Amino acid sequence: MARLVVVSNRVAPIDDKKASAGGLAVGLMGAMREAGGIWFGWNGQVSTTPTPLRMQEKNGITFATLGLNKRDYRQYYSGFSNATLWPIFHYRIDLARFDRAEYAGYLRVNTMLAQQLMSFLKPEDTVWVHDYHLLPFAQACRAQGARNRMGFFLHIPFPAPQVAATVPPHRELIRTMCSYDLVGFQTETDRQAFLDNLRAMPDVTVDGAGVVHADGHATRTGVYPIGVSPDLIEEDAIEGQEHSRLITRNVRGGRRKVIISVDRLDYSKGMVERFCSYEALLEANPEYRSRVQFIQIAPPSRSDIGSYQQIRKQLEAEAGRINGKFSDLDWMPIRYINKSYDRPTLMGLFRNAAVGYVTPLRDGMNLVAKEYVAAQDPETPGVLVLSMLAGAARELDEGALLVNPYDRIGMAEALQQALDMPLRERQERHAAMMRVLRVNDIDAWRNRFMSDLRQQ
Ligand code: GDG
Repeated sequence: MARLVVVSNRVAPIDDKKASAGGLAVGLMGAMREAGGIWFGWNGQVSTTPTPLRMQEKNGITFATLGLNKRDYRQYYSGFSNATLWPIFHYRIDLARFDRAEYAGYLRVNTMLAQQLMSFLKPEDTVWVHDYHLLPFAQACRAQGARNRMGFFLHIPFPAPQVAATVPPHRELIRTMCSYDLVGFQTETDRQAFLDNLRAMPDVTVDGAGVVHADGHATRTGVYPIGVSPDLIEEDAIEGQEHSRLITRNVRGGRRKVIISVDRLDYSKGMVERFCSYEALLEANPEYRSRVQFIQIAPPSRSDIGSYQQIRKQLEAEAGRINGKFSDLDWMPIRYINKSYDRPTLMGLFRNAAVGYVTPLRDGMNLVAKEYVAAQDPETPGVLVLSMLAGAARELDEGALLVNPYDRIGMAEALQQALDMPLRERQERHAAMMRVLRVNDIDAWRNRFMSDLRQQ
């Protein structure tokens, strides 16, 4: 079989134990192991001197990694990828900046990465590229002679034309994606937004099947909602349950119902709005005070970008304000925590929580929502309260309580409904969601994408 080369901005550290490896890394590694694969990308290190490509084999996968220099990191990663594309693709025009030098750096790094790939790519290899850091990667490879089959999967939302248009080179950039043979999205809405952008371009046609024709090349498009591994999550959750009980015993006070949220510290995750909705719950229903415990775990990310420093300050202020308002000597309403936990502990915390509170303002999918559901004990499951603006809402609408993350009172009402929901209803809702998670797990996701990519 042809080799599979996976390309992503960041390659997971090869020594990662199961304890900290996320579901996505595990899922992708499964695909690479099956196909004698290679995982190519940045090793996460920033250096002053160029680091050469390093190939290391481990458990049947070759990790091909390199470092970035400071300028590349600043322009390509912190700059155009995370201070332009990330906010725009999450509809936060107010937080985005555009800087020509950063865009040039983004293109330059894509070209550099393509050159590195070409040094070991074989003509029959299939290439699967991931995420917004690498939109023009296929075009850069084609310019260097690659004729390989190349697919792309976007993990985050795709913006509607009016929103995309706020990135000055949006046409040129989106047009580069026509060098892929297959482009995949989390939801149909994202796929349609992509096609709408292309329909507006004079030299591109989109046919009835959503195939894009440009420069004599056809790019197919598809929807591949990413999933999780329910069995692995259940294993972790059972393993971590005792430990998680132990470390929260003071917080739970033996009787408090836990509402749990876990997010990278990112403005797209809607944490400020979430804190305020919890405040509204405590305000309107004094009987819940000291009977519920909200735990927000938020490991910092991208902390060298201004908008991330700002959201962090804002969250600290809100948590402090709400805690000051309602705390008692033996109860603090919000436990706001900026550290990360190993996977079994995290899944154990999910299992012990009465409510999974997942309310991003916009999210490609949101794996935490799916992990929370998969971590529950089916006999006594908790309730998922989920933002209608997360990709996951498309699949979990039968079982989750869907909320609008901009509607503080509506969210407080949903929390109340979740906290008071009878066992029978919780079981039914949980079972409905588990059916979807099992059918559409991480293996199904990658197999569907790979089989579409390999199709003639
Ligand atoms: C992007 C898209 C899409 C979080 N804290 C800890 C920890 N995590 C893990 C979670 C989950 C992952 O990180 C976060 O995934 P999400 O899907 O929630 O969000 P993004 O990071 O924004 O991911 C998103 C995803 O790509 C996949 O396509 O769903 O929409 O934005 O797995 O559990 N893991 C550990 N400790 C923590 O403290 N071990």
